[in-house]
Amino acid sequence: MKIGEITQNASGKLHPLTLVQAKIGEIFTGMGFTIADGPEIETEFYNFDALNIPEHHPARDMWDTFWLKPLNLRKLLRTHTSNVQIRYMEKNKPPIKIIAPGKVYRHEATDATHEAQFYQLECLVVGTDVSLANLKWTLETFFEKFFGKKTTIRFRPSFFPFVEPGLETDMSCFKCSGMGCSICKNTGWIEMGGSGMVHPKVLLSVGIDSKKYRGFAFGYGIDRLAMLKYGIEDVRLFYQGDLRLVSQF
Ligand code: 2U9
Repeated sequence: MKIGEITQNASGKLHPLTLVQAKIGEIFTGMGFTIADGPEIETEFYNFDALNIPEHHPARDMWDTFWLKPLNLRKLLRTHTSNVQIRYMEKNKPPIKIIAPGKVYRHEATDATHEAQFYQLECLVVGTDVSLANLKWTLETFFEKFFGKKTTIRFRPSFFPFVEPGLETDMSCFKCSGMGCSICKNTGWIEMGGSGMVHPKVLLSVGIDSKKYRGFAFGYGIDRLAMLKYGIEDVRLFYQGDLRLVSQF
């Protein structure tokens, strides 16, 4: 890069992941949500046990975890931001409407769509009259504001230990409106992430009466949202510190 180019950019630019997180924050606070946060170094209890993922349960294999030394302290780098919702529910009574955006870690090989560290957006709503219809509306409203286009949501059955039922959520393609294009690989649908109704055992683990209260939750990748919005094809570009990427935003 020539000196002239450096001075041209001297005012600095915000990283695309920062821009996307700011937009997400603006959309959800506008819908009455609180933004919550919590530690990235976490105990086994908040990352796994409280989320209905007990030790020795095969579901733990869903997450390749970075365990910290000494191993007997059972500390880890959080594999999702769900620890934030558990900590929030310990301190706050329903009704609860929060998002938990933040960095998470997975001990796995990297490629164009996987990174060992990435950003997650999780959402939790708990109240007396909360249903899947509320989840669907929340997602459709979020996507409309985020991608600037009206889309619909499709649910497919899935499994995550902390929700029952567990659902994969697909969004109708914001580029081609379901006609088929390169973004949706000609299917008309884009896989966005998982969601579901909070498992009664998870509510119980923080002392919330699951007969009185219900909740919905979802977990999406912020990197993936940014890749879709800006047409970026390799997640690793976000973490290379290359000004040629950042200067475009
Ligand atoms: C609490 C209760 C329920 C959050 C959820 C998912 C489904 C999910 C992953 C998809 C891709 C994250 O980016 S990803 O790796 N997440 O599929 N997350 S439901 O459910 C919760 C969270 C906290 C207390």
